Amino acid sequence: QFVENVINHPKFTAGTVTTRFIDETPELFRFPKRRDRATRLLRYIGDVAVNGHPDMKGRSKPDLSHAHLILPQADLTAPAPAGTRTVFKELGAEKFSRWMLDQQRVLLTDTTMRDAHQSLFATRMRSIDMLRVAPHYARLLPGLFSMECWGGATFDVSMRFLKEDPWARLAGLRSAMPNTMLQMLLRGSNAVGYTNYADNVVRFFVRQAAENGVDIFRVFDSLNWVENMRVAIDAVVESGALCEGAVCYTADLFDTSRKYDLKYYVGIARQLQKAGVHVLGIKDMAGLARPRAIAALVRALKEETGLPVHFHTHDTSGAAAASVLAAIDAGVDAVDGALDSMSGLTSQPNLSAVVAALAGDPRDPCRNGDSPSGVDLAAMQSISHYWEGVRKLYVPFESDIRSGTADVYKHEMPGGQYTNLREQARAMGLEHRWPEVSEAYAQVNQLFGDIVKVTPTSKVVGDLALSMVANDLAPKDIVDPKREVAFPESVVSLFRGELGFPPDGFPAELSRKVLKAEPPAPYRPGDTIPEVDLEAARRDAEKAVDHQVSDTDLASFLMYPKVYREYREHRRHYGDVAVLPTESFFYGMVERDEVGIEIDPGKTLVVRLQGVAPVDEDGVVRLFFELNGQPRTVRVEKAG
Ligand code: 3PY
Ligand code: ZN
Repeated sequence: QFVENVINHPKFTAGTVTTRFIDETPELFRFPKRRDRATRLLRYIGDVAVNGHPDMKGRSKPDLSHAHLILPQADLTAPAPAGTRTVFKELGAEKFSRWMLDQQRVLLTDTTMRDAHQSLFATRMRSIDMLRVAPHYARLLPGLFSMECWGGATFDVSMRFLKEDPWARLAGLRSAMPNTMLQMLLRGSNAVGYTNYADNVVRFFVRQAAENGVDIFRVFDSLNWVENMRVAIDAVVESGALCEGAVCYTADLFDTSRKYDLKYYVGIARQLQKAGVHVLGIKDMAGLARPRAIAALVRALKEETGLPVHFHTHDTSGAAAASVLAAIDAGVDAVDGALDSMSGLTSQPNLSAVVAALAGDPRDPCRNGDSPSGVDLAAMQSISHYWEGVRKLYVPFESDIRSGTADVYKHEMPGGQYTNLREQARAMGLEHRWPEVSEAYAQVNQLFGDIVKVTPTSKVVGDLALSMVANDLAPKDIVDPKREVAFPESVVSLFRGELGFPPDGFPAELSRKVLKAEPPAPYRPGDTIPEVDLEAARRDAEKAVDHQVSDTDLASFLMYPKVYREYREHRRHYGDVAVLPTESFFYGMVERDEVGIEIDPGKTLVVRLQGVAPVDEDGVVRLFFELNGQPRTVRVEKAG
């Protein structure tokens, strides 16, 4: 395993190994306690079999008899052919952005491994389900512009709920797809969190992400405040990665009663260009960009900046493919989509359908003769077939929506938030009042002065909307100076300016009520957060987890100290549960089940659950396993 890990390490494959390699990546040089690993995993499976997975509380186990994971045909012994990353490595970021402009075909980003599952099943897709198909992507779809596979909510969820190291996912994908550009979503000064971090923490995080495999960073600010994106943009540019500065799209370009018109977006795009981004992103996180609007916006941004433009949207309304095709007609350079079985609803529109719709079009992404060659629709669909099986494993996390809804044009909720907020409403017993929650969401937006709503500002709007419905408060109660309102902490933080400011500030009167003080003059949060002493933080982390802390571990700790600690604690107890098949991870095993667990490449544990004894008088359940043919007994305390 040691040799495998080292030779597959991105630094090693990139040929940038130095004598500091051992110091910088101590995790590769720590020899695993092989003896313990199987025992810990059995303990985990036993625990889930007896007590259920904590994340499954209130959800029921799906029928998995049809969840077949069928991988596409591909010769994995052949090296991956040249792909977009090959071009990128040759040209570097600046020239690569001109290469994008030179392509007649439209370039395609597949969001299946990040935004699609974030938006469809609460970000729960586990690394193993991605890594299994990653080498097939590398061989069958080298013509993809990029794989969005990291960042956004995946970082937090992977540690918090999946008990996985997000950096191991990145390293695994990096080595499986050496020819493909890997893309992440970075929330500007909020990095992959919900709050502003110190500038040097943002810089440190970006450096780790770039060194460990991210090629493209899509950077945005949740209030479209470019001032608050500079630190992240500078760090990305400095790392040599491709920097896509995104402007978040909201409202309707042609609605004169709103402030988000062409002039607004062009103004932001110019600032992003000045800040040094290589590509402009249009981040339509809620799926509000109508075809006519996106066409006008794409033309204007390209004309005004001369930069390549990359369009991202969500299919919440059901009409997003029309917008993607309109953007392509208007000359957009790259578009996002998800593969068939992972597309639609709050996810991205169907990338394969977009490709099929472009047959014979001058911008057809399947064109031969391009280098790297165009995408292959049949390959996209065979990979989609695999994802169809994967999605069935996560059914309990899907929200029960079956159709698009034009309602999104009213509430303007981001696709990634929609299912989460519905879930929060359900947990608060407000599921049946969902139409009121979505109406309150739109009302809160107006109360806040019509802001951009995307993580983390969207969460603040959602928090107040839920609180209004739970407490039967109308907008007039919220603003009424005589009516006492207990504002959620996130609302107080927003009005304090801790996420930055919209260009025209927050409404003064509500601000006074929330803060019980005069509103602050606009300031950049990063200017008020002291630099973090990284080495002291590393020592704190090491003390907290009683384990050596590498640079990537430190980055995790800096983002989410408590979540990281709990993840390490889980790992100490159960080992690396990322190796478990998803079925065993969430649903445990029942008697006579047998699973293969590949703990190292080529080393598989065959686990069979032979029997389970009834709970004894001490509240303990004994499970009788067979591990590679040898009997093993595991004792699990039955919870409450
Ligand atoms: C995220 O920040 O996670 C998003 O997907 C925003 O749209
Ligand atoms: Zn999105």
